Amino acid sequence: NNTIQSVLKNLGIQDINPSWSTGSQWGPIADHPALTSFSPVDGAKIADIHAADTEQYESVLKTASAAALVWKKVPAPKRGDIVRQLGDALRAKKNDLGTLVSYEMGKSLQEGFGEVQEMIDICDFAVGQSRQLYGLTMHSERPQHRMYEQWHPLGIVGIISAFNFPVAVWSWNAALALVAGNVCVWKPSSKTPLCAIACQHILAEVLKANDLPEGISSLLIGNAVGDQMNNDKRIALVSFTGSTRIGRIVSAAVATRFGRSILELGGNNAIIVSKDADLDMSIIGAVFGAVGTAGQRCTSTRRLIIHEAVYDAFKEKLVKAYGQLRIGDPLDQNNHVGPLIDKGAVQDYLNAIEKGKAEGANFIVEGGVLSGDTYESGCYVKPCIAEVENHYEIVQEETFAPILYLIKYKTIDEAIALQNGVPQGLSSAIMTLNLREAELFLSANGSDCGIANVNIGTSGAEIGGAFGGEKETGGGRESGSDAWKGYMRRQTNTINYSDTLPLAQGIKFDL
Ligand code: UN1
Repeated sequence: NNTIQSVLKNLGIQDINPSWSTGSQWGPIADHPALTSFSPVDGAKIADIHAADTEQYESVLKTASAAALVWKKVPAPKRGDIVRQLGDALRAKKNDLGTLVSYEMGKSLQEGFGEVQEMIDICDFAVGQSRQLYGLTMHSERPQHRMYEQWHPLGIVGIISAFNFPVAVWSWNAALALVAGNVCVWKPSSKTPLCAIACQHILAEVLKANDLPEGISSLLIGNAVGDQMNNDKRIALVSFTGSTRIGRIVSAAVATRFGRSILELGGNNAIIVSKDADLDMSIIGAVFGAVGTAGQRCTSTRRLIIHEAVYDAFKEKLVKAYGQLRIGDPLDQNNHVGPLIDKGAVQDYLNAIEKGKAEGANFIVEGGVLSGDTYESGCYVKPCIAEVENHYEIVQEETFAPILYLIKYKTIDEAIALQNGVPQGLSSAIMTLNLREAELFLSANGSDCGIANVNIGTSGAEIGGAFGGEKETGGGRESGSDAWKGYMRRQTNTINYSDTLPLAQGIKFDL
């Protein structure tokens, strides 16, 4: 594929196929590849990649540990300036990196560009944050004492990211972790290693241009790396984005050694479509939410909870909209929906449809795998819609595919109970022009999710807000707001500038 070869060349990584990197150092380019990256777009092999072995892991961690001592001495606003330069480099590479994301992961080119834009946005955010790592001051109960708190770097931050946002999720973590004074070790999804190599290369060039040492940002490829990181006391924080199943393992392993984790796990996101919704506008939110990234966002819309009075009308509009969807090569901007990540994901999609049917799901738009000319990768599937009940086992699960479930409701309280009636708690939305309903949905008696929207869909969160969710979504927050605090340790300081040493709580202790 010529396009992709020139993209790899522009990104400077056409000859790089390593298992690790500590910045400008990459290695090794061995003869016997252990992993291969295939594009779900056309099934072609993009590159052979190696999995890092224990020795390589150790050597990377050693370099990272040494770099941590240097990096935390750099003043935070100067660290911010490095992240500013990363943002500038990403602006320059937006087309190439976005295209690589689209080709290696399979999301539409527009969404590939959008993902790189999220990286640029978080860099901008982190630059500002680097001058705002604020601690509070407190009034001491003792005379001539001062109390305050400050925020210090943690040391090494481990980032484990998923295939569906192969570049943005790393940047949410790395941009904040870096301005906070940490060094980063990144284990990307083994399904999208080239995207990770490209990002690492872009950041490495910035670090090198600023004469910074190896190890401020490292990359380790291969599935075994995740377990090593979870159990490694040198890694103060593991930020994991991925499935609830793996998140449970990460969380337990990291907690056992009293490490910190930030978990951003599965979602089962619903939109409530009220009888007072603007139905035409709601269609855009619902359809993009369900079929965008071929249903492989953790924020994808999986359930529509529709008021009985507008149920038939909305269903009709949905079916019509699905009829207009163009499925195919995501690099062709005429298409709306690209492939799933691999054949394993296609099988999960088929299993979910079968399980749904066995439980009583009524498919009003049928699914299926596309075959023939432009679909030779075998990863293209039809977005489908089924009428279901919320309690079906399959409806309670997150299937990373474009399967949309419709559920009917009568009262707003019932709709909120249905929305909350799943194990996950990431994103949620209500479509309504009714102020009472909207405010109820956002209140403590409303959505139990980390994200709750009014008159927009469940996906497409901006980086300025804290991103993450409750229950089996794991409770972690990445990205904006005060998520930076998750990447630092808080220290409370009390300073006595009097000439006596009074004890707190009025305790008398005379010698
Ligand atoms: C994810 O799917 O892991 O809110 C992240 C969104 C994107 C990020 C999704 N900004 O849909």
